[in-house]
Amino acid sequence: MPENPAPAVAPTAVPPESPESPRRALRLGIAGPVGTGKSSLIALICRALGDELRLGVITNDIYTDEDARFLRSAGVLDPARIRAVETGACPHTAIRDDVTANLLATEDMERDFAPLDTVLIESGGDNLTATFSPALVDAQIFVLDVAGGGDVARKGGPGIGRADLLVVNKTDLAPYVGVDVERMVADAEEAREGRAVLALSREDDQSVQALRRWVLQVLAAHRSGEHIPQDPGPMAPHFHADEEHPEGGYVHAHA
Ligand SMILES: Nc1nc2c(ncn2[C@@H]2O[C@H](COP(=O)(O)OP(=O)(O)OP(=O)(O)O)[C@@H](O)[C@H]2O)c(=O)[nH]1
Ligand SMILES: [Mg+2]
Repeated sequence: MPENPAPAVAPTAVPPESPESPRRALRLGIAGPVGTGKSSLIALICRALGDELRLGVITNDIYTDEDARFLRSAGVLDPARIRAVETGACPHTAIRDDVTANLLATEDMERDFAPLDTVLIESGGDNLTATFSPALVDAQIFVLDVAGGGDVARKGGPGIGRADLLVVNKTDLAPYVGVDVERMVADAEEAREGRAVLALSREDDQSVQALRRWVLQVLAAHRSGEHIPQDPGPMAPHFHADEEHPEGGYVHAHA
């Protein structure tokens, strides 16, 4: 059984703070392959909860601040509360191996806008093996989309298997890409042994409300001390073929 099973009734309102509540904001990571909708999901959370929660956003891109600019232009949050970290390296390095740049950006944000309720940290788009270190985030969402194929949920990996929430995004596109969403969600639930799975589309308000409730539920558990940050596990050794290694890439691990 997962360490943090979903409660029978999810909260619908912002959980109260108590004298025992951690003074620090909930740090929530969002990871997943390129283009699955991580920035869009952050925009949905900001839109759904921005009036009730004091939010901050940190984006990660390799060479640009594109995602931060997208979110600022979406008008979902005070632009000053959206900051970019340019990782300059493969995204998982900055969310798992050396989280210094992200940790500093998060702490600066928390200090500059104190008190914050939740800081959302978007990883640069990466492959199925990338997960956040629990040294950086308290909880993490892994985002897949139907356009990546209905079989992806079965392929597993630490994020799919053990992130706090797995999102199957863009369900509105399922008819156009020949994906059976129910089947994909059932595969994901099986791979995750009871951990939460959410079929999401920005076109489907019920699914957005379910995302909103999930965030409130994790915040409530963080504040009550019931939430235990989980490490989905290190990446397997893997191969990079990139411009900096023209001789043919290199293999490394993140154990
Ligand atoms: N149809 C549909 N498109 C979506 C949905 N969510 C996001 N998209 C589109 O998917 C594309 C990628 O979305 P992003 O939010 O930029 O994805 P991302 O994961 O942040 O991308 P990277 O940061 O580049 O890895 C954009 O064209 C979005 O408009 C959705 O629910 N339905
Ligand atoms: Mg993005």
